[in-house]
Amino acid sequence: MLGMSRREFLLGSAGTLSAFAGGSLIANQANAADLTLPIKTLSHSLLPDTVTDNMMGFGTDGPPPVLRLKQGEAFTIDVVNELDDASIVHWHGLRIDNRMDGVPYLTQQPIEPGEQFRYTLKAPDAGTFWYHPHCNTLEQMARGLTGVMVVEEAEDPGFDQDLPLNIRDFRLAGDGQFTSFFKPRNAARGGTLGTVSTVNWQSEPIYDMPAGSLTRLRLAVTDLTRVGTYDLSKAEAVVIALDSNPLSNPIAPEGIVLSPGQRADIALRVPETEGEIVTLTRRSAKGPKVIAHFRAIGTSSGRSLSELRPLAPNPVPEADLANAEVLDFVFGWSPEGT
Ligand SMILES: [Cu+2]
Repeated sequence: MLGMSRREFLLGSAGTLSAFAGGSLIANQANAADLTLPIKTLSHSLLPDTVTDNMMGFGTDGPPPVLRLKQGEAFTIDVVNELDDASIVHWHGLRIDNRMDGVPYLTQQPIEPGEQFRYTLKAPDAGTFWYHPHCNTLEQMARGLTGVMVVEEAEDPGFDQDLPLNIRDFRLAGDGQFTSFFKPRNAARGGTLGTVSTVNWQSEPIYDMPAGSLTRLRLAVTDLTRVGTYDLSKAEAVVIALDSNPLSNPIAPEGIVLSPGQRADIALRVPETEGEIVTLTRRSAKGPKVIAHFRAIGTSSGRSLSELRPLAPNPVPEADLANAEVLDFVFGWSPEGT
Protein backbone atom coordinates (compact mmCIF):
# COMPACT_ATOMS: atom_id res chain seq x y z
CA MET A 1 0.00 0.00 0.00
CA LEU A 2 2.41 2.59 -1.24
CA GLY A 3 1.78 6.29 -1.43
CA MET A 4 -1.88 6.17 -0.63
CA SER A 5 -3.65 9.44 -1.26
CA ARG A 6 -6.52 10.56 0.90
CA ARG A 7 -8.91 9.68 -1.92
CA GLU A 8 -7.52 6.15 -2.32
CA PHE A 9 -7.58 5.70 1.41
CA LEU A 10 -11.21 6.69 1.63
CA LEU A 11 -12.09 4.39 -1.25
CA GLY A 12 -10.12 1.56 0.31
CA SER A 13 -11.92 1.87 3.60
CA ALA A 14 -15.34 2.70 2.21
CA GLY A 15 -16.90 -0.23 4.05
CA THR A 16 -15.73 1.14 7.34
CA LEU A 17 -16.70 4.69 6.68
CA SER A 18 -20.16 3.84 5.39
CA ALA A 19 -21.01 2.63 8.88
CA PHE A 20 -21.03 6.28 9.91
CA ALA A 21 -22.81 7.69 6.87
CA GLY A 22 -25.27 10.25 8.10
CA GLY A 23 -23.95 9.90 11.63
CA SER A 24 -22.18 12.49 13.68
CA LEU A 25 -18.69 10.95 13.72
CA ILE A 26 -17.61 12.39 10.37
CA ALA A 27 -17.49 16.13 10.37
CA ASN A 28 -18.93 18.09 7.45
CA GLN A 29 -16.76 18.33 4.33
CA ALA A 30 -15.53 21.84 5.01
CA ASN A 31 -14.24 20.60 8.32
CA ALA A 32 -12.92 17.26 7.09
CA ALA A 33 -9.47 16.09 8.09
CA ASP A 34 -6.89 15.17 5.44
CA LEU A 35 -7.27 11.56 6.53
CA THR A 36 -9.71 9.51 8.59
CA LEU A 37 -7.98 6.64 10.36
CA PRO A 38 -10.28 4.16 12.10
CA ILE A 39 -8.75 1.74 14.62
CA LYS A 40 -10.61 -1.55 14.28
CA THR A 41 -10.54 -5.30 14.71
CA LEU A 42 -10.21 -7.56 11.70
CA SER A 43 -9.36 -11.03 10.50
CA HIS A 44 -6.50 -11.57 8.08
CA SER A 45 -4.55 -14.45 6.61
CA LEU A 46 -1.01 -14.24 7.98
CA LEU A 47 -0.22 -17.93 7.46
CA PRO A 48 -1.19 -19.93 4.37
CA ASP A 49 -4.62 -21.57 4.63
CA THR A 50 -5.47 -20.01 8.00
CA VAL A 51 -7.19 -16.81 9.00
CA THR A 52 -6.01 -15.05 12.13
CA ASP A 53 -8.91 -13.56 14.09
CA ASN A 54 -8.93 -10.72 16.60
CA MET A 55 -6.28 -8.75 14.80
CA MET A 56 -6.27 -4.97 15.03
CA GLY A 57 -5.59 -2.58 12.19
CA PHE A 58 -5.81 1.01 11.02
CA GLY A 59 -8.56 1.65 8.50
CA THR A 60 -8.18 -1.25 6.08
CA ASP A 61 -8.66 -5.02 6.20
CA GLY A 62 -4.96 -5.46 5.58
CA PRO A 63 -1.75 -4.05 7.03
CA PRO A 64 -1.79 -0.50 8.37
CA PRO A 65 -1.56 2.04 5.55
CA VAL A 66 1.69 3.89 4.95
CA LEU A 67 0.96 7.47 5.96
CA ARG A 68 2.72 10.10 3.88
CA LEU A 69 3.31 13.65 5.03
CA LYS A 70 5.34 16.42 3.44
CA GLN A 71 8.14 18.00 5.43
CA GLY A 72 6.98 21.21 7.07
CA GLU A 73 3.34 20.94 5.89
CA ALA A 74 0.46 20.48 8.33
CA PHE A 75 -1.58 17.27 7.95
CA THR A 76 -4.70 16.42 9.92
CA ILE A 77 -5.77 12.90 10.87
CA ASP A 78 -9.03 11.98 12.56
CA VAL A 79 -8.36 8.81 14.55
CA VAL A 80 -11.68 7.03 15.14
CA ASN A 81 -11.61 4.36 17.84
CA GLU A 82 -13.83 1.44 16.79
CA LEU A 83 -12.30 -0.94 19.36
CA ASP A 84 -13.93 -1.99 22.64
CA ASP A 85 -10.83 -0.69 24.35
CA ALA A 86 -9.45 2.81 24.89
CA SER A 87 -6.66 3.75 22.50
CA ILE A 88 -4.50 6.61 21.29
CA VAL A 89 -1.89 7.08 18.55
CA HIS A 90 1.73 8.07 19.06
CA TRP A 91 3.76 9.21 16.02
CA HIS A 92 7.10 7.66 16.78
CA GLY A 93 10.03 9.96 16.09
CA LEU A 94 8.09 13.00 14.88
CA ARG A 95 9.12 16.24 16.60
CA ILE A 96 5.69 17.80 16.80
CA ASP A 97 3.47 19.91 19.02
CA ASN A 98 3.46 18.09 22.36
CA ARG A 99 -0.36 18.10 22.46
CA MET A 100 -0.29 15.87 19.37
CA ASP A 101 2.20 13.33 20.74
CA GLY A 102 -0.40 10.74 21.77
CA VAL A 103 0.61 9.94 25.35
CA PRO A 104 -2.40 9.09 27.55
CA TYR A 105 -3.10 11.41 30.52
CA LEU A 106 0.05 13.38 29.77
CA THR A 107 -0.71 15.06 26.44
CA GLN A 108 -4.37 14.06 26.01
CA GLN A 109 -7.03 11.77 27.43
CA PRO A 110 -7.27 8.28 25.89
CA ILE A 111 -9.65 8.01 22.93
CA GLU A 112 -12.52 5.98 24.36
CA PRO A 113 -14.46 3.40 22.30
CA GLY A 114 -16.66 5.22 19.78
CA GLU A 115 -14.78 8.49 20.19
CA GLN A 116 -12.40 10.24 17.84
CA PHE A 117 -9.52 12.66 18.12
CA ARG A 118 -8.04 14.99 15.52
CA TYR A 119 -4.27 15.07 15.29
CA THR A 120 -2.58 17.94 13.48
CA LEU A 121 0.94 16.93 12.51
CA LYS A 122 3.53 19.32 11.13
CA ALA A 123 6.81 17.46 10.85
CA PRO A 124 10.00 19.54 10.70
CA ASP A 125 12.13 16.49 9.82
CA ALA A 126 11.93 14.23 6.77
CA GLY A 127 12.50 10.49 6.85
CA THR A 128 11.01 7.18 7.91
CA PHE A 129 8.90 7.09 11.07
CA TRP A 130 6.13 4.88 12.42
CA TYR A 131 2.93 5.06 14.44
CA HIS A 132 1.35 2.90 17.12
CA PRO A 133 -1.05 3.08 20.09
CA HIS A 134 0.10 4.04 23.56
CA CYS A 135 -2.81 2.48 25.50
CA ASN A 136 -2.68 -1.22 26.37
CA THR A 137 0.36 -1.05 24.15
CA LEU A 138 1.60 -4.63 24.39
CA GLU A 139 -1.69 -6.15 23.31
CA GLN A 140 -2.76 -3.55 20.74
CA MET A 141 0.62 -3.59 19.02
CA ALA A 142 0.86 -7.39 19.21
CA ARG A 143 -2.49 -7.64 17.40
CA GLY A 144 -1.26 -5.50 14.51
CA LEU A 145 -1.39 -1.79 15.33
CA THR A 146 2.03 -0.73 14.03
CA GLY A 147 2.26 1.29 10.81
CA VAL A 148 4.93 3.10 8.82
CA MET A 149 4.87 6.85 8.39
CA VAL A 150 6.89 8.66 5.74
CA VAL A 151 7.75 12.34 5.80
CA GLU A 152 8.85 13.25 2.29
CA GLU A 153 11.76 15.60 1.79
CA ALA A 154 10.94 19.08 0.57
CA GLU A 155 13.43 18.32 -2.24
CA ASP A 156 12.93 15.03 -4.12
CA PRO A 157 16.12 12.91 -3.88
CA GLY A 158 15.34 11.21 -7.21
CA PHE A 159 14.32 7.60 -6.61
CA ASP A 160 12.17 5.61 -9.08
CA GLN A 161 10.37 3.69 -6.31
CA ASP A 162 9.84 4.03 -2.60
CA LEU A 163 9.14 0.82 -0.68
CA PRO A 164 8.39 0.94 3.07
CA LEU A 165 9.01 -2.41 4.79
CA ASN A 166 7.05 -2.84 8.00
CA ILE A 167 9.14 -5.57 9.66
CA ARG A 168 7.57 -7.37 12.62
CA ASP A 169 6.63 -10.72 14.08
CA PHE A 170 3.29 -12.04 15.24
CA ARG A 171 2.93 -14.54 18.09
CA LEU A 172 0.73 -17.21 16.57
CA ALA A 173 0.07 -20.82 17.48
CA GLY A 174 -0.03 -23.51 14.77
CA ASP A 175 -3.72 -22.84 14.13
CA GLY A 176 -2.90 -19.25 13.17
CA GLN A 177 -4.50 -17.76 16.29
CA PHE A 178 -2.75 -15.50 18.77
CA THR A 179 -0.99 -17.12 21.68
CA SER A 180 0.07 -15.42 24.97
CA PHE A 181 1.80 -12.14 24.18
CA PHE A 182 4.02 -12.17 27.24
CA LYS A 183 5.86 -14.76 29.31
CA PRO A 184 7.71 -13.59 32.43
CA ARG A 185 10.44 -16.16 31.83
CA ASN A 186 11.07 -14.77 28.33
CA ALA A 187 10.64 -11.18 29.40
CA ALA A 188 13.46 -11.69 31.91
CA ARG A 189 15.73 -12.76 29.03
CA GLY A 190 15.63 -11.61 25.42
CA GLY A 191 11.89 -10.84 25.42
CA THR A 192 8.81 -12.77 24.33
CA LEU A 193 9.57 -13.23 20.65
CA GLY A 194 6.99 -13.71 17.93
CA THR A 195 6.62 -16.94 15.98
CA VAL A 196 5.84 -15.65 12.48
CA SER A 197 8.14 -13.17 10.80
CA THR A 198 6.48 -10.73 8.39
CA VAL A 199 7.10 -7.77 6.12
CA ASN A 200 4.00 -5.71 5.43
CA TRP A 201 2.05 -8.67 6.96
CA GLN A 202 3.48 -11.14 4.42
CA SER A 203 6.05 -13.91 4.88
CA GLU A 204 9.15 -13.56 2.71
CA PRO A 205 7.50 -11.34 0.07
CA ILE A 206 9.04 -10.89 -3.37
CA TYR A 207 8.92 -7.34 -4.69
CA ASP A 208 9.30 -6.87 -8.45
CA MET A 209 10.96 -3.66 -9.57
CA PRO A 210 12.29 -2.37 -12.88
CA ALA A 211 15.81 -3.62 -13.64
CA GLY A 212 18.50 -1.00 -13.22
CA SER A 213 16.19 1.42 -11.39
CA LEU A 214 16.71 3.16 -8.05
CA THR A 215 14.62 2.09 -5.06
CA ARG A 216 14.44 3.58 -1.59
CA LEU A 217 13.89 0.75 0.88
CA ARG A 218 12.55 2.00 4.19
CA LEU A 219 13.16 -0.65 6.82
CA ALA A 220 11.00 0.00 9.89
CA VAL A 221 11.23 -2.53 12.69
CA THR A 222 7.86 -2.17 14.41
CA ASP A 223 8.22 -5.39 16.38
CA LEU A 224 7.64 -5.42 20.14
CA THR A 225 10.75 -7.30 21.09
CA ARG A 226 13.17 -8.58 18.51
CA VAL A 227 16.60 -7.00 18.07
CA GLY A 228 18.00 -8.07 14.71
CA THR A 229 21.06 -7.71 12.54
CA TYR A 230 20.15 -7.17 8.89
CA ASP A 231 22.15 -7.69 5.71
CA LEU A 232 21.43 -6.75 2.11
CA SER A 233 24.33 -8.71 0.72
CA LYS A 234 25.70 -8.74 -2.81
CA ALA A 235 23.69 -5.66 -3.70
CA GLU A 236 24.59 -2.31 -5.15
CA ALA A 237 23.21 -0.39 -2.18
CA VAL A 238 24.03 2.03 0.64
CA VAL A 239 22.38 2.99 3.93
CA ILE A 240 21.48 6.66 3.60
CA ALA A 241 19.61 7.32 6.87
CA LEU A 242 19.18 5.77 10.32
CA ASP A 243 16.18 6.54 12.52
CA SER A 244 15.19 9.29 10.06
CA ASN A 245 18.57 11.01 10.35
CA PRO A 246 20.41 11.27 7.00
CA LEU A 247 23.98 9.96 7.16
CA SER A 248 26.61 12.37 5.91
CA ASN A 249 28.71 9.32 5.01
CA PRO A 250 26.48 6.48 3.73
CA ILE A 251 27.51 3.02 4.96
CA ALA A 252 27.34 -0.50 3.52
CA PRO A 253 24.03 -2.33 4.13
CA GLU A 254 25.67 -5.07 6.16
CA GLY A 255 25.37 -5.83 9.84
CA ILE A 256 22.68 -3.18 10.41
CA VAL A 257 21.48 -3.65 13.98
CA LEU A 258 17.88 -2.57 14.43
CA SER A 259 15.96 -2.89 17.67
CA PRO A 260 12.19 -2.35 18.02
CA GLY A 261 11.27 1.10 16.76
CA GLN A 262 14.40 1.65 14.69
CA ARG A 263 14.53 2.45 11.00
CA ALA A 264 17.09 2.32 8.19
CA ASP A 265 16.72 3.85 4.72
CA ILE A 266 18.64 2.03 2.00
CA ALA A 267 19.26 3.24 -1.54
CA LEU A 268 19.18 0.14 -3.76
CA ARG A 269 20.16 0.01 -7.39
CA VAL A 270 18.04 -2.86 -8.71
CA PRO A 271 20.15 -5.47 -10.57
CA GLU A 272 20.74 -5.00 -14.27
CA THR A 273 19.33 -8.28 -15.55
CA GLU A 274 15.72 -9.44 -15.47
CA GLY A 275 15.15 -12.19 -12.92
CA GLU A 276 18.12 -11.26 -10.71
CA ILE A 277 17.21 -11.18 -7.04
CA VAL A 278 18.59 -9.26 -4.07
CA THR A 279 17.66 -10.60 -0.64
CA LEU A 280 17.30 -8.85 2.69
CA THR A 281 18.17 -11.25 5.51
CA ARG A 282 18.39 -11.21 9.29
CA ARG A 283 21.09 -13.10 11.14
CA SER A 284 20.04 -16.02 13.33
CA ALA A 285 21.75 -18.92 15.07
CA LYS A 286 20.58 -21.19 12.24
CA GLY A 287 22.00 -18.90 9.54
CA PRO A 288 20.55 -16.02 7.55
CA LYS A 289 16.76 -15.79 7.67
CA VAL A 290 15.05 -14.37 4.56
CA ILE A 291 13.07 -11.20 5.24
CA ALA A 292 12.24 -10.10 1.68
CA HIS A 293 13.37 -10.53 -1.92
CA PHE A 294 13.68 -7.78 -4.54
CA ARG A 295 13.54 -9.03 -8.14
CA ALA A 296 14.51 -7.17 -11.31
CA ILE A 297 11.99 -7.17 -14.16
CA GLY A 298 12.11 -5.82 -17.70
CA THR A 299 14.98 -4.19 -19.51
CA SER A 300 17.38 -2.03 -17.55
CA SER A 301 16.53 1.61 -17.02
CA GLY A 302 20.27 2.10 -16.61
CA ARG A 303 20.27 4.35 -13.58
CA SER A 304 23.14 4.82 -11.18
CA LEU A 305 23.31 5.46 -7.42
CA SER A 306 25.46 8.51 -8.15
CA GLU A 307 22.42 10.22 -9.70
CA LEU A 308 20.72 10.49 -6.29
CA ARG A 309 20.80 13.85 -4.57
CA PRO A 310 22.13 13.51 -0.99
CA LEU A 311 19.46 13.89 1.71
CA ALA A 312 19.59 17.29 3.36
CA PRO A 313 20.28 17.16 7.11
CA ASN A 314 17.19 17.60 9.27
CA PRO A 315 17.01 20.81 11.34
CA VAL A 316 17.81 19.02 14.60
CA PRO A 317 19.36 21.29 17.24
CA GLU A 318 22.89 20.51 18.41
CA ALA A 319 23.06 19.37 22.03
CA ASP A 320 24.70 21.98 24.28
CA LEU A 321 26.86 19.53 26.23
CA ALA A 322 28.97 22.28 27.81
CA ASN A 323 25.95 23.46 29.78
CA ALA A 324 24.46 20.01 30.44
CA GLU A 325 23.33 19.02 33.91
CA VAL A 326 24.51 15.64 35.27
CA LEU A 327 21.82 13.37 36.71
CA ASP A 328 22.61 9.98 38.30
CA PHE A 329 20.36 7.02 37.57
CA VAL A 330 20.66 3.58 39.14
CA PHE A 331 19.34 0.74 36.99
CA GLY A 332 18.69 -2.55 38.76
CA TRP A 333 17.22 -5.91 37.89
CA SER A 334 16.29 -9.20 39.52
CA PRO A 335 14.14 -12.12 38.34
CA GLU A 336 11.64 -11.30 41.09
CA GLY A 337 11.25 -7.77 39.85
CA THR A 338 12.60 -6.27 43.06
CU1 LIG B 1 7.05 4.52 19.75
